[in-house]
Amino acid sequence: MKLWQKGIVYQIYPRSFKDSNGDGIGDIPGIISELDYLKFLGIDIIWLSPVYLSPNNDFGYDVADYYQINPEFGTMHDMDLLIRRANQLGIKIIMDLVINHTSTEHWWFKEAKKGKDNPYRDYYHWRDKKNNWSGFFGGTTWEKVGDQYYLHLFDKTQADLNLSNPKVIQEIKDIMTFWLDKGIYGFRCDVINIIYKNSLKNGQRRLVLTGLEHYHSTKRNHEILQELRRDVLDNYDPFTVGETVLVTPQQAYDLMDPERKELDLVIAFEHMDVDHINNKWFKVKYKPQKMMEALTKWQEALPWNCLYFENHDQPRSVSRFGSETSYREESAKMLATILLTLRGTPFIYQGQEIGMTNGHFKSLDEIMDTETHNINKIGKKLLIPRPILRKMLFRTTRDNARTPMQWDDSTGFTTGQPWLKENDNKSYINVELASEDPNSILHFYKRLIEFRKATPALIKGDFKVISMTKDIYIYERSYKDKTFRIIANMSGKEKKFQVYKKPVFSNYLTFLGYSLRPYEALIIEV
Ligand code: TEU
Ligand code: CA
Repeated sequence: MKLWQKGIVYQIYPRSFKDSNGDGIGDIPGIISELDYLKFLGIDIIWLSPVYLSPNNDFGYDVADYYQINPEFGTMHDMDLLIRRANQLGIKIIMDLVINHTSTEHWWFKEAKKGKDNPYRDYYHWRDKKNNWSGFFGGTTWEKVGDQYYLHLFDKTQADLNLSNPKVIQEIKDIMTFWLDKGIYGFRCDVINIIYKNSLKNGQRRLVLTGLEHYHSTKRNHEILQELRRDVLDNYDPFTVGETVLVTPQQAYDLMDPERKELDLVIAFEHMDVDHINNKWFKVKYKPQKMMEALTKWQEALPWNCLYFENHDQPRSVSRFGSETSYREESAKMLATILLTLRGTPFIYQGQEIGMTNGHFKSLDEIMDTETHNINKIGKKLLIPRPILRKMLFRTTRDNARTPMQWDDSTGFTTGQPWLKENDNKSYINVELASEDPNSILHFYKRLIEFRKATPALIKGDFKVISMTKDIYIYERSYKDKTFRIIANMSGKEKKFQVYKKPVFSNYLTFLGYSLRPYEALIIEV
């Protein structure tokens, strides 16, 4: 088995992880100073969200130079040190690879916009007229420079690269080689199934993402990934995980099929869509059964899943699928139990291991995420009443996940002014308190990670669903003669339920046997 199958991934959003110099922005020396904490937690791989030079319109996902570290985060020397220190502790690092677009501040784009004859013009997509496509952050996907428009599926400062230009493919190979040679373990590839555009024709009208059929899971997209594997990745023994947009299990499998040799693992979203429809802006009531069904569907469809409940784009999982108040600890531990007992590679997002909650923003001025402000503009145009719009934005903004990591109740994240408002609940939700309390969410994660690593059935074992009722999810993992049954009450209500055997793992200190308390989760050896 490969390290990425046995191991646990921990995602760091560098801006919000730990500030070392008091400027209010998390940085690489900050990460280095917390490697021992990550080792203590028991993780194996860090996924580092972008640290490249960037004007921060999309906080790093708009890359201005793939070979430079954003000075806010430190220097290349700091980065080398991080890789070395992490490797010394047995922790590998994967970096974000954002190749669908660059920042419009990238020098390729600065050249390209000089005119049609510029050798870099063809690095991007240009048209005389807009087409009818709509983008991921809402609105049009075309922006005018001179007498032509360039394509941007995301923010207007994120210009889509033209991957039908062989020079661009060569640039990507060079970038990958540069970082792999520095000793990183691989890449998390941003929006990897939409990088190749078959045509720039008008798309079929859709409620969101008109035009998608021209660039979603194209044949050439697969060929490009095969080429990157063959020409670059195969020279190393790396790990690649691709973030996708709107994939079916079959489309996900096509990207990770060992025969086709593209990616190792795929990040899919179906289970993140259970409490909303249409790219998250319309809320539907969260029903645990929908979550069970989505998880089960993907467990059954793919040989190996990317297991996650959080990342830097999603509101916090306790706030969405658990309880922020009376049962925060129990529900966070219940979600941890599922995360660490399904089949696949678990991804923990910074702060999840202490049960951090959504941000509780009170004003749009407190929000830095460009997506939120774009949607706000569109919402205003559509005359959505202000209170409704604001409520929706506060609930869904990606800044919910990006509030500074709560190390302690005071200056743990920064001695300065944090770039994004800290959550007031850092007074009682923080790493320092959690470390001192053996029953904390943090210690629960640590113990469960140890248990998983020592239990082959939880790593290699088969997955079998036993039942999915309105509130209770039951499944089994078995390997050779060992079988573990996981029973999780995913609701905040106590449920009558007979359990005949004492659990080997549980998120409550006592065991009842005749009922499951709110969010109670048990692992039983059968
Ligand atoms: O996200 C891709 C993506 O699909 C997002 O538009 C997602 O739907 C949205 O953030 C949910 O609110 C990746 C990165 O994870 C994200 O941070 C970037 O902004 C985006 O690509 C563009 O690079
Ligand atoms: Ca800093």
